[in-house]
Amino acid sequence: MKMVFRWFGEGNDTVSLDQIRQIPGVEGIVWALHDVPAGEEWPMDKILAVKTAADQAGLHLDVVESVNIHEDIKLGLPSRDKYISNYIKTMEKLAQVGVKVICYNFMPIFDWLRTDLYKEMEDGSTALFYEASKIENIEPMELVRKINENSTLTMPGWEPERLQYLTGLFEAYKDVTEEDMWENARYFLQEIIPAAERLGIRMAIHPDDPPWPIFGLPKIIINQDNVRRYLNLYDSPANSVTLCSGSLGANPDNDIIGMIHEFSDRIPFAHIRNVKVYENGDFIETSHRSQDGSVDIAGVVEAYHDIGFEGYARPDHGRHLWGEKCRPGYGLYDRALGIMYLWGVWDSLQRRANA
Ligand code: CS2
Ligand code: MN
Repeated sequence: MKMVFRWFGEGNDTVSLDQIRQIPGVEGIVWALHDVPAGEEWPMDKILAVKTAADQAGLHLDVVESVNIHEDIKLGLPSRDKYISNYIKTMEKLAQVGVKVICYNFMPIFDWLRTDLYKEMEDGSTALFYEASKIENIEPMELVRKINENSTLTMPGWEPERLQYLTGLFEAYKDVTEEDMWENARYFLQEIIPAAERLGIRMAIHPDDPPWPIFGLPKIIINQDNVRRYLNLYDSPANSVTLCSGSLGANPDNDIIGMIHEFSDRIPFAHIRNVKVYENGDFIETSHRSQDGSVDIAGVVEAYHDIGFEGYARPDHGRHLWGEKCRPGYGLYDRALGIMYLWGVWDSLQRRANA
């Protein structure tokens, strides 16, 4: 298991590379050019600037998360070919600086979604929280109206001035079915996987978060059957999955450990975090410890150990502790604690195996 840590870039993260390199066992950053809009080619000078910074800190940049996919690709519009060609040009540049894994997602419009970014927990820390009743059964236009009213709904990336685009996007997805999404994904994979094979890059799809349809938008990467179907759309080691125990774990029916075993040779990148799921479908992101959430993280690490996992792993989101001011879910303290839990479990398994 190669431990890595997400870093949002110079001036875009409260956590510094100097801090990251002091977390035991962390060897690289998980990075992206967050200011380049989806669909545009990443400029080489900006890629090289991240490489220089990482080199100076003694960290590698093998894993990129994410090269985002333009909505026209997910919608299957004729303009997708231009965006796919830009995507491949970005992949080529990333290969030049040694990138081995590119994580991405195939979610319509939104990345992960929560209703409260700073939900207070019993111990006074705060965490990302999803209140099902606030999100489910809401019509897209009702949602836009609610955000405009400045309600408590929190949509990262959807500031009021961008809402006009949101309306148009919902309109564009109105008649797009799940089967259309599968077909559009197949088209995308058919174009990019041969390029990935040629470049020695593994493309690793991130599951949808939450793993069920919201606002009437189709979702496909939500459970074991669908991950299998996605991997079979193009049968190649370059078509792989970022197995996120937190995203998939929000649905208690998902057997994460079973997935690690089934997809063992198709997981170059693991996101490991815990989530506590309530009976009414709400969920909150907890510490990594098995006892604190609904996902048996010690069991997850054991499963990775069992399959002889040699891929990259990162703690995913963390709580906000000790008054830390940081990007929601991406503070230093809880993710560093999470890493020590992961190593603790891993090392004890390793010692037993070597005994
Ligand atoms: C999230 C996502 O769960 C997660 O890892 O932080 O933002 C994730 O990075 C993207 O969905 C991957 O494309
Ligand atoms: Mn994740």
